[in-house]
Amino acid sequence: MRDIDFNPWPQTRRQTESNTMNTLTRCFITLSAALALCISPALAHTEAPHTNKAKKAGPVQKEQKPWGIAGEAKQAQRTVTVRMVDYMRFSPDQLEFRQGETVRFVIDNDDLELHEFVLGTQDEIDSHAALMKKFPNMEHDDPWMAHVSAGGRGEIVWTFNRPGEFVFACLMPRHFEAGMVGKIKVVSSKVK
Ligand SMILES: [Cu+2]
Repeated sequence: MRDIDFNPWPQTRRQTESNTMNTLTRCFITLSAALALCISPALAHTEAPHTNKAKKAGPVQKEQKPWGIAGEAKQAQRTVTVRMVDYMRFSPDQLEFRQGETVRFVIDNDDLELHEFVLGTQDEIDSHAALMKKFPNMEHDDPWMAHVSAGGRGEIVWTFNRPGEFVFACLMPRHFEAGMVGKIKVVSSKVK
């Protein structure tokens, strides 16, 4: 005779408690999953400025930056071609504009890997590069930057309505450290 078949109280008090616990745990897990589903779109939303979504949503929002503002191609007074060349360099890497000038940048990637062309102040570029180093997979896309794949061509139109010294750089980790940076000088319209 086997003991296991002879238990007159199959459901002990301890088992009942543990069943209750299991049910509670299951409810909690379901609730957590439901909450996670609710929360994740909110989290994704905070990353929106770094994705392409903003661009697809409608006309590009023009935001005044210390280094200028997005321009319209039809207003461009000048077209400047900047090449991304071997090894981690821009050519030319020194540019000068007059305050108020709208420039169409044609960015040709003559290299064998993806590069970026990002306009900004030195401070802005430095802190963004540090962030990229921390989060190498972070996506970013704004009117003052272009991502150009190997052999490809990118284009941005920018109005330099603020005078000063600015930079353009490839913020990809290693590239920035390797010195993939150029300088832009915007001469005040008040200066003859
Ligand atoms: Cu690069």
